[in-house]
Amino acid sequence: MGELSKLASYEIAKTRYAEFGIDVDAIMKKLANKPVSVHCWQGDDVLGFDQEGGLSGGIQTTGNYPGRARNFEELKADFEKAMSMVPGKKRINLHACYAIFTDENPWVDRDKIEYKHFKPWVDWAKEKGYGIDFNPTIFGHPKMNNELSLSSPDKETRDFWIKHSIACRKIAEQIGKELDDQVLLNVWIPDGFKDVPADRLGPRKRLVESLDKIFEEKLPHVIDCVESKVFGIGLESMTVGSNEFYMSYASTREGVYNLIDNGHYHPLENAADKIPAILPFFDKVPLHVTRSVRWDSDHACLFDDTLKEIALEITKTDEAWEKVIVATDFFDASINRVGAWVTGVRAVEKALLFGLLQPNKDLTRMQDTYKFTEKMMTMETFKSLPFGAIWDAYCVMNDVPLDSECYPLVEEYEKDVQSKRD
Ligand code: RNT
Ligand code: ZN
Repeated sequence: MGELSKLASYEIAKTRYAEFGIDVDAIMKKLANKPVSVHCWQGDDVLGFDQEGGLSGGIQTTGNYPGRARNFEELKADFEKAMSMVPGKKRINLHACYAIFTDENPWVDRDKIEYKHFKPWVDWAKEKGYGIDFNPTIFGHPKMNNELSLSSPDKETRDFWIKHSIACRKIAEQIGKELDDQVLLNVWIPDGFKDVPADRLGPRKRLVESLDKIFEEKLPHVIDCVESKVFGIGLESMTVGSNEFYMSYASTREGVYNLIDNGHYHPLENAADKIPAILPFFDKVPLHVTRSVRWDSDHACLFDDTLKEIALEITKTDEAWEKVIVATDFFDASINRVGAWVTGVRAVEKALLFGLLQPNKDLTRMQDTYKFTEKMMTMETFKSLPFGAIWDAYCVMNDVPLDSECYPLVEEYEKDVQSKRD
């Protein structure tokens, strides 16, 4: 497709949207400025650089597609390659297990990590113009005691993970200072029980106590949040950090937010509806977008109805647009990992564009004046307006390939770079 024909179809599409009072150019600018925090862990199956033992904590990466990034250089290169195919502003979301150890800065355990172990990431992010977000890594480590950490009955275990989490908050604060930015610090723990627990209250009380210690010091460059879950693999009977637990915790603690991961609810719950449900109570709503197939399987996001519904709740009002912090969280090892990133993050951008192009004010007016038939029929109309041409133009204007041009680039990178690993 030549430049001319791309823009020709854009002009027609733009006119069609303009008939409904929608300013496509302004919307494209607005979207290009909204950061999406892209998880680094799609590139290496959530393994990180600091342990040999593999993944644990009720999450799983399935598949053994060749070419996994094995170190900092490879992960950086793959991330850059993927992001060269994604429009819009990006942040990189790091986990503590991606600490970089060298001869100068040899390996230390997770309770002793410092900013210096992440400085190379920060230097690189500065160069590329990426923001950074950060996560304690409370899984995949010998100090996980029976898959319990911050809620463990064992004080030594709790203390280790409290120390780790505090170290992570300090690192995040320093990253924020370096980038003159705020860093989202998300605490997710797998703690739970495979079989019917005898005590459901004790672990919750211990988790409250641990979290209070972790968040005690106020750090101006850090936005703290906690992520709930309904169950994990091998932890089916109870999750300590459940939805009600963290909703209550975040509501009662100044400056701690509740992160919504759309894979972390019962399959028939509408995670999109949780966004407006908590917006009146918080000035920030952090989000992990993923795709669950039958369970929290963390497939790469697609431009499907679930993602569109989530994007609609982010784009309907200025309030949601400002408050929702969008991050991706998926990991598929059965396909090319760069291809997974490209597809998943592009799908998020595409869904946000689709959401911004809806006649949201008109639809709200119809609802508030009980014109439900008109609302329904207008919503249907917008499903098949020439959205594809707008998306193509958004890609062209942001200097990234069209959907149809991405696969050959992924294939070429696999041939030239990833297939030479192992
Ligand atoms: C796990 C959570 C959590 C992790 C990452 C690696 O179910 O979604 O966010 O995926 O922290
Ligand atoms: Zn998540």
